[in-house]
Amino acid sequence: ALQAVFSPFLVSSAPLASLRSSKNPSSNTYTVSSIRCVAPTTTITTDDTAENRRSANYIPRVWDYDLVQSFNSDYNDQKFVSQVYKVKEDVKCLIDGVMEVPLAKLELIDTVQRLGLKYHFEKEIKKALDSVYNNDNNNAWFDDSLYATALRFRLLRQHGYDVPQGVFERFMDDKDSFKAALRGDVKALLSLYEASFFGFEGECIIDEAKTFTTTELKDTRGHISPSLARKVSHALDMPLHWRLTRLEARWFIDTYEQEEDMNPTLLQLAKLDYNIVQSVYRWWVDLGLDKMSFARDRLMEHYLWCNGMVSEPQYGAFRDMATKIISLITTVDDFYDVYGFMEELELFTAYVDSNEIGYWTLKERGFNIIPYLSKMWADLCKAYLKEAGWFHGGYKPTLDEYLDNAVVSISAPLMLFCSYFLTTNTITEEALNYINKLPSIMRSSSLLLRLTDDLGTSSDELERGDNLKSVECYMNETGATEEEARAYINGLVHKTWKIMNKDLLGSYPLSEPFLSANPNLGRTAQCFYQYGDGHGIPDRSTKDHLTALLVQPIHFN
Ligand code: 0FV
Ligand code: MN
Ligand code: MN
Ligand code: MN
Ligand code: MN
Repeated sequence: ALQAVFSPFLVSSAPLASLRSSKNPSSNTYTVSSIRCVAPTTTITTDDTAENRRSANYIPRVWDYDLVQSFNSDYNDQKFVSQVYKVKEDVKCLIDGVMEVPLAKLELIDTVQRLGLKYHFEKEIKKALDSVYNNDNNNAWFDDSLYATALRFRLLRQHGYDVPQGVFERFMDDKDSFKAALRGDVKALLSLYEASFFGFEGECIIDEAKTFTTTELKDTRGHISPSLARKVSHALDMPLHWRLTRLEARWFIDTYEQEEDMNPTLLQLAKLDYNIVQSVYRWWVDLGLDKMSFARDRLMEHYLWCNGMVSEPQYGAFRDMATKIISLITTVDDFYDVYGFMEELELFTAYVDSNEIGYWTLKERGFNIIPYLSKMWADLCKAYLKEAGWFHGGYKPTLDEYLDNAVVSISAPLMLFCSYFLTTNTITEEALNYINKLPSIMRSSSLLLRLTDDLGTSSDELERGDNLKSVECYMNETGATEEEARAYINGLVHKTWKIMNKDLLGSYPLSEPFLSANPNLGRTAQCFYQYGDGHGIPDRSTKDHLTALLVQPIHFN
């Protein structure tokens, strides 16, 4: 079966079953012989039998692929694209225009972004923020309300401007806590709360802002208007900085429509654009992906991971091909975690490592990616094998030892690598060598995926028999209770985001959409695992997300 799975990646069509090993009893290692010089009668020697092969028992797929195939959209019509074009010009003027109150411009930018329209107005937003940052009277920092200061801080930090945490000092009293008088101002608290997720390591004021606003916002629910209450609980559920653009757009379009001072032009554009983008996402269904329904059959969910990483309409090639790769990754992961016997895993790893893998054409790009791709797969399989070795040997790594390997075994480096070469026209060795070193931005991304995956999946994994994951490694190492360990790992998620926020300011031999795919992978993971294993058990919120993203257009009144 694995041979079939791997076939798109293989040069040689020698079946995997013809891989043979000779076991050296003294060293307990295996030597993989050349694929072609193999004695056909040799069989894998093992005590394991088919009867005691384990199964992960994941639930069957949720989606009927025939039904998925039948979705179609009215919005892939050119007339809608032309409509967007026209309205877009109006909105550009709005963003470019002079506004009496500078705050109004910041609010406009925030609204445009939350409606999912940022990608249409990158230039205009940059220009507007440049002027806020450079030309604005610096006194603005001292005159503005907390609400405005926090909004400005958040937008500038999001776009890579250097804004110190000190802008919040004047809202604090001598004891380094926020002034008690701010407690009743829910709008300001909410603004500061969202800003506080843009902190760096060591920023005590931002940490305090997060703690203060989280506590206060949890308290104020009930005393405020229903519309503000709805926003507060949405924010407490997941901060804006951690949310996926497209899913947030869906939610925010509904919310924005209810606002008294909403701009109908903007709303119209957002709805139209949402539906058009949705129709673009449906192209993937035509590409034969529906046939790739092997083990842990999660085609739609695999697509959602890729969509979360790179959602701009023009990168369909990444979404199509990377969906196949994730299907492969989860199959191989299940093989290492549960189905495979140790000896098979050794053989398989050696096979993947032997550089026979490849033949994936990127001819259009004129670049031979195979050695890089092959190495990524080999590193992944080696990381899987290490975990399987720990599991079968009953070894309990420390949290650090586990995480060093686990950032690779979660497959994020491979997926991020794909988000580079499948979206870039001119592939450079400099970029590839850089990616190969797993720079901090990729490590942070991988860690976010690993930690949130462990929080969401490790209880089930341990029950079915798998290596210890972060929560358990920490419990084992420190004697903490499960609850304490979970709180600790959750703290690591917050800490990793601070590192990511810094990483995003760096300069790289790489550009968009690769750079954004890093935080986006973390966001996608948080979306999948917030309420448990949304990937293994995808019939709840994951299904709702896919429905919003792919199936249901937004209605016009
Ligand atoms: C992880 O499964 C899994 F399926 C993922 C991460 C989906 C694929 C997503 C990407 C490749 C981005 P599981 O929890 O079984 O992974 P571990 O490593 O814990 O066995
Ligand atoms: Mn697994
Ligand atoms: Mn695994
Ligand atoms: Mn495992
Ligand atoms: Mn897991």
